Amino acid sequence: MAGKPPASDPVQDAPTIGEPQHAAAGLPALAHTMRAAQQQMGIRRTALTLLRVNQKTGFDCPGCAWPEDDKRHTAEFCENGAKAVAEEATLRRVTPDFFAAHPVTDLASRSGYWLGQQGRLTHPMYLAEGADHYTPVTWQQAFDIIGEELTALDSPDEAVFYTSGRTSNEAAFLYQLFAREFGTNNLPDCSNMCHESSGSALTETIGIGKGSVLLEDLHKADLIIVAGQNPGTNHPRMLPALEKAKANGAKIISINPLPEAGLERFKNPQTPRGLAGGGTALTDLFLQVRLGGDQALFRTLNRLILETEGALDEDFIRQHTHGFEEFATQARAGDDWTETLRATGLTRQEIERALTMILASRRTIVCWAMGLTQHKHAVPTIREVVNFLLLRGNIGRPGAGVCPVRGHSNVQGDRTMGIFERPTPAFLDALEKEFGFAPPRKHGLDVVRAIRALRDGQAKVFFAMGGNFVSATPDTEVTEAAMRRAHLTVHVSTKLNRSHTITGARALILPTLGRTERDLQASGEQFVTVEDSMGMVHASRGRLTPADPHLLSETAIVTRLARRVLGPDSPTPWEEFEKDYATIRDRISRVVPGFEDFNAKVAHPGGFALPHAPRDSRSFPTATGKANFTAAPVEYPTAPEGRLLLQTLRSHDQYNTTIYGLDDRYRGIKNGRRVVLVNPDDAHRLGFADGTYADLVSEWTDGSERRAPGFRVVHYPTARGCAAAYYPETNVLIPLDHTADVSNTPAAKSVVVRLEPAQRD
Ligand SMILES: Nc1nc2c(c(=O)[nH]1)N[C@H]1C(S)=C(S)[C@@H](COP(=O)(O)OP(=O)(O)OC[C@H]3O[C@@H](n4cnc5c(=O)[nH]c(N)nc54)[C@H](O)[C@@H]3O)O[C@H]1N2
Ligand SMILES: Nc1nc2c(c(=O)[nH]1)N[C@H]1C(S)=C(S)[C@@H](COP(=O)(O)OP(=O)(O)OC[C@H]3O[C@@H](n4cnc5c(=O)[nH]c(N)nc54)[C@H](O)[C@@H]3O)O[C@H]1N2
Ligand SMILES: [Mo]
Repeated sequence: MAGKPPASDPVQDAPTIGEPQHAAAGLPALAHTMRAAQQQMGIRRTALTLLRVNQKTGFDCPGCAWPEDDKRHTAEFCENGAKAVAEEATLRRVTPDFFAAHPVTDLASRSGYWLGQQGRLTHPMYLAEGADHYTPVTWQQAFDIIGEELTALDSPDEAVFYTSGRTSNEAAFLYQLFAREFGTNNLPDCSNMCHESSGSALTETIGIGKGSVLLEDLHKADLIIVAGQNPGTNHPRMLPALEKAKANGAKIISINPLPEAGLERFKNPQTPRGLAGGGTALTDLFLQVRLGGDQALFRTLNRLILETEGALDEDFIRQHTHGFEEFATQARAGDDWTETLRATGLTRQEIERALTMILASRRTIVCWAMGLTQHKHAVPTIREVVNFLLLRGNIGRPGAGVCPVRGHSNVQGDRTMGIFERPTPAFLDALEKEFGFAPPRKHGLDVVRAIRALRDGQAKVFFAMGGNFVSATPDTEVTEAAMRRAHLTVHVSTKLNRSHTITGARALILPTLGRTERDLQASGEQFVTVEDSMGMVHASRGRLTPADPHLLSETAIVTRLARRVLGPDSPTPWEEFEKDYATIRDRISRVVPGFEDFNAKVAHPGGFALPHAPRDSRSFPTATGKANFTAAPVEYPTAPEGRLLLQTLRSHDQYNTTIYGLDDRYRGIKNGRRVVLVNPDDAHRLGFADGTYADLVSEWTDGSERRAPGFRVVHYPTARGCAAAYYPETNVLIPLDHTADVSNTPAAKSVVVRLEPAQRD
């Protein structure tokens, strides 16, 4: 039997603290996997489901976007992938009876953890204006309500269509097509909060906003630098790739304010040695950088490379790059060690050790995630990483390149399919040619701008294809007030979350199929496709019986919505698309470059690689036609005396805003999420003993303050001057306007806070 959801809420948040661990996975991970899965799914379903994860004939894991190795194991999943699957394949249900028993005001007082633990949504539910209960409606009624509100708008730009990154290529392609046929480019997505900084920096410098390595490149690298990423928790299937690289002789440098267990040592549960033995040591050099010190670090490394005789790949620089002289002049001028040491918190010896390893490597890869993208100066930081790789010709040859490690399992594919508020003219031209309508050309709203538009009454309908918008976005109070101003909020969701409880005047919840479930349409059983972090596209087939017979697939929801809203005048064969997803892929093959013969190519087990000009042929589709060096001033965040720089990050027991449990095993934290990790020296200086409680108060240059109350202070070996606490609890601290330059991504990894003794009752 599957266990019951937690009865009490607020769930007792009473953290207990043990020792942080120094290795990831191994037997304990396997035990946690099975326990988590069986609580939600029972024993039989656990076995049936977990064996199909990431198999060539199975479904794509809804966990992360890490690619699959071509030689699959029987169990091609990790602890956290299993948790993601169990969340979806749970036997618990949220039925109309549940909504009858729980008014929205009650649901809004519950924790995100409690909401998520209630189970899968089963019926379309409607919250009428002024009502306090969601009541069941038919699908047709739901589409009529949305149709009424959308057609009543003064302009299509008063509607916002958000996407989280789990949506399949097919559904995403139709969703953007619908939004554009309706007349708007307001297509913000989770990427705006995630790897937008990577996309911005890479498009400008190498001409394509995606990583340039394949999995086999990791296996061939001499040196892998992992900066601002915690793969042990967030991309556990990356660890076997790092292990293989090490076995082939690679060295690993990790750059992180926190010593993360998964980067220290990996005990591979697929091997006897990993299960029972000591596992593999991964990191050869740990650079405990201060938050936001990465640009300064890479700039200094670049200067040192420039100063080393014979270190440059001069042929590559001459043939393939632009802007070298300007960059080199600027980098050489910045020979101020004091500044570098202040920005990075590192010693000169540490940086010189890194340099030795870098110079010894002929093939270098830099991997990164949110630790680099969520800063005010994230875009210049990532550009500096590109400078670093260009200097030694580390782009466009085996075993070398840029590797932004994506989050949501199809976030990269959604963008490829046109989920973007700033589509290229070429994409819109192709859409126009294929579908015979004139798509809007004006840029739409990204996440932060959409919140402002809702706040200011300029956007009136908010539609979300997945995700948990109010919890994932910054400035919780401002965002929630903005949502409440909407005329209508609609969420296509698998599970209940806070966004369903903070609504516009009217609200709808549209329940949908997950990855694990069979998708049956008029022409038979359908599969969908996804693109992983390395540009590999492959099929995903769910096999479980849907959580409820009322569910529609995301694809079906979009086609029916489009028919209702656009009416018979739409030139698009929406009905055909719903019957047979292969007809959608035919259209994609004519609109999106790299998808020619899509249906044929995706029939190949394991899928196909999308073209990537820099990787494939060292050609760079940038404005200059070359890979661009960029010269930007070095920036880094600082905190005034008595303050700390706070990063907001993930625990081991969560998937973004979905909380699986209250433990963060690798960091030694149990049974609580309201913790703040502070370096013991800082804590002593500020007068906070381990185990005392503090309010986190963020301070902004406009004089405003924001407070997150009641965090247990944990003395933890993070970099000096820095602190860490979990998101989404800390999103209240981050103002809407605190974003990265260029990419406009909320700067969730550098928040200036002071600690105040908490008023505990
Ligand atoms: N189980 C699980 N898997 C997930 C997710 C999840 O929530 N749970 N989320 C998915 C998503 S959408 C994403 S985007 C990814 C996120 O994957 P990560 O980016 O690994 O996630 P975060 O927890 O935000 O961790 C950021 C890491 O960067 C470090 N860091 C923070 N600031 C800095 C800095 O200034 N410099 C450096 N060098 N390091 C820094 C932190 O200490 C931490 O190790 O994971 C995906 N996979
Ligand atoms: N402070 C701070 N804020 C952050 C971050 C941070 O590091 N710090 N990270 C940012 C990042 S990287 C990201 S990507 C965003 C995440 O932002 P989102 O993607 O908006 O949030 P999630 O928590 O992943 O969304 C979870 C919800 O998705 C729904 N869901 C799950 N599977 C499916 C499905 O198959 N179909 C549909 N339709 N719905 C489904 C469920 O209802 C679930 O409640 O948060 C960002 N916010
Ligand atoms: Mo993300």
